[in-house]
Amino acid sequence: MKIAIVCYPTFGGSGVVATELGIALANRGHEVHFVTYRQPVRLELLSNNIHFHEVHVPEYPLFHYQPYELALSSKLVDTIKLFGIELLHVHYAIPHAYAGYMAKKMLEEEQIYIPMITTLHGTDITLVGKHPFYKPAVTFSINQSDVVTSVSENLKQRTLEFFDIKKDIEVVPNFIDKKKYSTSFTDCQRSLMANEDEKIITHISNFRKVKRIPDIIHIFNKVQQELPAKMIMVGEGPEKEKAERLCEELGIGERVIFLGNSNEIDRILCFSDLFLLPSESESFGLAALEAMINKVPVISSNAGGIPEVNKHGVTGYLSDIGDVSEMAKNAIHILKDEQVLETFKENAQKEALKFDILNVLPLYEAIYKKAYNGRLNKAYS
Ligand code: GMT
Repeated sequence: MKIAIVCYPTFGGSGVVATELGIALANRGHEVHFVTYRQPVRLELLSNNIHFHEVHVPEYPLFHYQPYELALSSKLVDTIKLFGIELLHVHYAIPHAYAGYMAKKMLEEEQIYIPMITTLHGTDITLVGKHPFYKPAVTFSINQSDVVTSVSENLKQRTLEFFDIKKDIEVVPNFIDKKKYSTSFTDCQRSLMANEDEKIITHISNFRKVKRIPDIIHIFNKVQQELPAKMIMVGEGPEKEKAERLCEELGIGERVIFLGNSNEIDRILCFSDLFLLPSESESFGLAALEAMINKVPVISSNAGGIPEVNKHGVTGYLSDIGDVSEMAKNAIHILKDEQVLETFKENAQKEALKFDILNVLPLYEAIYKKAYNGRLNKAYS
């Protein structure tokens, strides 16, 4: 099939999921066209059946806000016509579903019928989308999609709660590719980060408020009072500077390493002993799943869809949002006993394997087939 994928190209969950999905589809013989404003970060190699089309938004002084949706929908129309694209899959509702709908309508004028799949990722619903400024447009574009999917059962329920949705929402969870982890690193170069006796705790995110970065620092502070440990903070975002200051104030600046954005996530997780994700809201928690496949147990909040990924007492522990003391206690429980740590590590990877792309890709392919076959009925109804 010829599939156009629209996503954000940046570091972060939805872009990563869309990119990995596109690569997997291409490996299965589909022709995949990414349409976005920059080459997605995890899309290192373009091949015969992976293409990238850049959306340009020319600056014009009259515009206070440059019209990205307009440029995206025009680029979609051109790309779909030029390459004979058969299906459009947009990741993150805002503004991708809206632009996709406009492209669909423009193409219909030329008797070209393109089914559109919209995948909801989280903040497009729970934070941004439900804001009154966006809500009517988001509701409309979700309802106009041919198929709507959400990355967790929890996100599906939140969507039905916040919006007047007239469509079925199919849950297709996020995934990892177990093949990528079967050749584990022989040397994680752990010694670059910590001494032999130190445990390594990691957090990876876009450092937005919703991630509760100060909770992470406070949890680590309590843990390092009980056992030798280092904290590795990976990512960039608005809360990073404040977090660096907090570490200095607590006198743990030397023990917390801020690495910035990284393309070496698996290498970092390879030498990590524990992952922290105390988020306020999280539709799925892809970062937790990526930790788990690398045998890293997770201490998290019980927000949103996290309980669908991190299993309490098995792959880590879940606590109420903000319960820093309990999270620290659970972290110490896992880290202070090698036997316990080993059991949690094994469990984490075992649970993560359930989300292998081989189990998830067929769900998307079945949805594509159904949407594609249904397109003509819709066209002439
Ligand atoms: O976590 C973020 O803030 C980034 C955001 C995104 O849209 O890229 O992540 C959302 O989508 C991910 C992929 O489906 C989910 O794993 C994250 O849980 C979700 N984030 C939130 O709901 C806060």
